[in-house]
Amino acid sequence: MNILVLGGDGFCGWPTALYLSDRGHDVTVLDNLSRRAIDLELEVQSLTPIRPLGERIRAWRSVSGRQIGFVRLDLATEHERLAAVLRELRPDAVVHFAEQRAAPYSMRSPQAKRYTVDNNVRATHNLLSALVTTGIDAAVVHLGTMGVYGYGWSGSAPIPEGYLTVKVPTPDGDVLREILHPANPGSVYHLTKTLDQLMFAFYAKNDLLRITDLHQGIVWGTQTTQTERDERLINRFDYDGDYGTVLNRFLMQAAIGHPLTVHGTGGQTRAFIHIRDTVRCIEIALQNPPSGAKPQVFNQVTETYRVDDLAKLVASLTGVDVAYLPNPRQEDQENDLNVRNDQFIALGLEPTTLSEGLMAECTHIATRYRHRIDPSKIIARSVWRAGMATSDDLAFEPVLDTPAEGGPRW
Ligand code: NAD
Ligand code: USQ
Repeated sequence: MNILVLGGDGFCGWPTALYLSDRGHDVTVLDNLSRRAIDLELEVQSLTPIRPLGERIRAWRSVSGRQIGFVRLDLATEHERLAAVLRELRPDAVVHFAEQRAAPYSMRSPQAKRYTVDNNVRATHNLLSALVTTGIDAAVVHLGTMGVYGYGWSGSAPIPEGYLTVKVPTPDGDVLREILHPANPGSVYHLTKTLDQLMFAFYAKNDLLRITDLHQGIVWGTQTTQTERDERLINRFDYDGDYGTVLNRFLMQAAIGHPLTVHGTGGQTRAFIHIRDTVRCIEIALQNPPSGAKPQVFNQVTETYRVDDLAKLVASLTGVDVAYLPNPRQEDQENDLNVRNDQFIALGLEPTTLSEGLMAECTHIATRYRHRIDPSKIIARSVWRAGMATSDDLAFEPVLDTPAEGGPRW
């Protein structure tokens, strides 16, 4: 297939571009490099030394002999250029990762809230509009989030894949209707993903666009078979309070002896998926586009964990302490989470589940590059409402040296 990967310089997009290229597809990455600009704004850098995109692409060509194209374009503001790119490339499929994806960043200031809405909603709408304008019949695979369902609304009832069958009372008795699962976003970022869903429903109905929306859980890990092939291909590893996600942060914290930063009681239950399964799920979704006039929704998750259980597991393996901090987010302290993922399993996904080996691999990467960590960027300080308490930096004896090659895994 000829595949356009929007947001292909990011944490999920880069390994996906490499994986699809490795599988023989013709891949073009489209990205405006805004994520790299946000690192500069936050005065933080990926824990791993990610290379400029041009160097990444040259390195991939030298190790694989395969070419990946690159278009630098802002999806949210350059509709006409996007249409021209679609006309020129005529992709069979478009994978859409290109949004501002951090909930804490989306809540840090009024500017960041507006940027997140403007960027994400316009990017998605411009893509849909450009596909209709150009008449290119590409299958769209979009990265949505488990967070569109919210946490706790369903109690212990299983969360279906996108659609819920409800009973509607009428004067003639109850009728059954299938509706989009009620949206229950927990941040401005998650709100944009619920708005994406409505745009998909409209364009699938009105213009028969073929759209798959993947409601993905928290991605952990960093390397894939392809990114491991050369250090210049290394994937991004966010560790800071805005962009770092919980399990990768715990593994990074363990690597420098920092107490594990549990927000509140740690009773929050969340869905997880390893980056290696992310890339495989995208391939499965590309191979199975929808046929009807409504978006197809898959829950892209492999397992669920309570945050506190993850912290205790990492602490037991590494000997670091667990710190229970004021929660900067407005979220339930405790929730159940029971998610269906039957469709990916039926289509052949073999879940990579949490294992000591995989966590050790991630900690090994964090240990190797720990000299790049700025401990003052670890505590999460973006609050959901003005005046909410956040923790001060924690006292600890940082281990920030570079270990010898092949050094300690734990
Ligand atoms: P990321 O920030 O690392 O990558 C996003 C990429 O999109 C970046 O390279 C950025 O420069 C680009 N981008 C953003 N806005 C753009 C625009 N207007 N025009 C062109 N390029 C633009 O994020 P990620 O972790 O790779 O996430 C990718 C997608 O997957 C996001 O949509 C996110 O919501 C979703 N997702 C991520 C996770 C996770 O844990 N990382 C979990 C569930 C869903
Ligand atoms: N948390 C801690 N300590 C930390 C960091 C986080 O206790 O140091 C807690 C948070 O308070 C939250 C949970 O861990 O309860 C998850 O936080 P997270 O930052 O790992 O994940 P989240 O904000 O939900 O966002 C991430 C991605 C986002 C994606 C989402 C999938 O950044 O792009 O959409 O995961 S999901 O969570 O399934 O909605």
